Amino acid sequence: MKLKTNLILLGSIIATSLTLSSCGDAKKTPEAGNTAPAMPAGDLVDVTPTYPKPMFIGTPVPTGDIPNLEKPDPEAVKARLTFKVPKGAEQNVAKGKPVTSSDPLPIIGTLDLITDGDPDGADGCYVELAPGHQWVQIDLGASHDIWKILLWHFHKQTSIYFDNNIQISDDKDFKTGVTTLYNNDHDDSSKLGKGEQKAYVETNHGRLIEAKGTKGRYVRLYSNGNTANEMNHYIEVAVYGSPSK
Ligand SMILES: [Ca+2]
Ligand SMILES: [Ca+2]
Repeated sequence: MKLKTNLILLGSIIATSLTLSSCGDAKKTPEAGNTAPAMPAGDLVDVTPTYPKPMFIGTPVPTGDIPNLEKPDPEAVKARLTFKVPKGAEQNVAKGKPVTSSDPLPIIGTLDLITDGDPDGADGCYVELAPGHQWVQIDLGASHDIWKILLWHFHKQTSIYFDNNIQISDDKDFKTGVTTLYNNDHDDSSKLGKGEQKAYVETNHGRLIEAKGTKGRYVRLYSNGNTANEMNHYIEVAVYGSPSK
């Protein structure tokens, strides 16, 4: 029995080091994609981001009673793994851009991991922010027409993050000219307004947010803990857009 236990331990150590060594090695960026024009759609182009491997095994069954929870729809997810944007917006313009946060000194990791272009969720590749209602903010450096945002919180455990509110503005303080793209704070507990969008289970495919060409220099993402704990996590945020004319 002792030997068996040791072997299992050894196995998990090897698995862990393999996982660790993969972090940052993948230089493939999520903006890489098929840039061939979509057949009938004029000046739209396909984007196929690089998705990380799934990290949990089994059916994601969240505990507790989550209001307004989206039903799993694998076909819908499959259909959006390659998505269309206007020509010129097929690059991840968030890559390498500075990130600020309501928690400037994260508990785990550093804020630059959120825009390093690597959606790998292994240990050492994600940021853990303080508990409660927190935000991260990406400065694109100039106003952009933003079409899609692809977001990964954390998907090693089955988790649902609460009160996701994703906003765009040209004001770094988000006091004026704020457009809300996504809000699933169904009871307005975060006092940013009641949101109608669904809660959802995190997966390796991330969450694709429609931005519809909204103009702005800054992207801000709020969350308020998750089903596993009070913490807020980010692996990567990719933004697809082009500089505003
Ligand atoms: Ca990352
Ligand atoms: Ca809420």
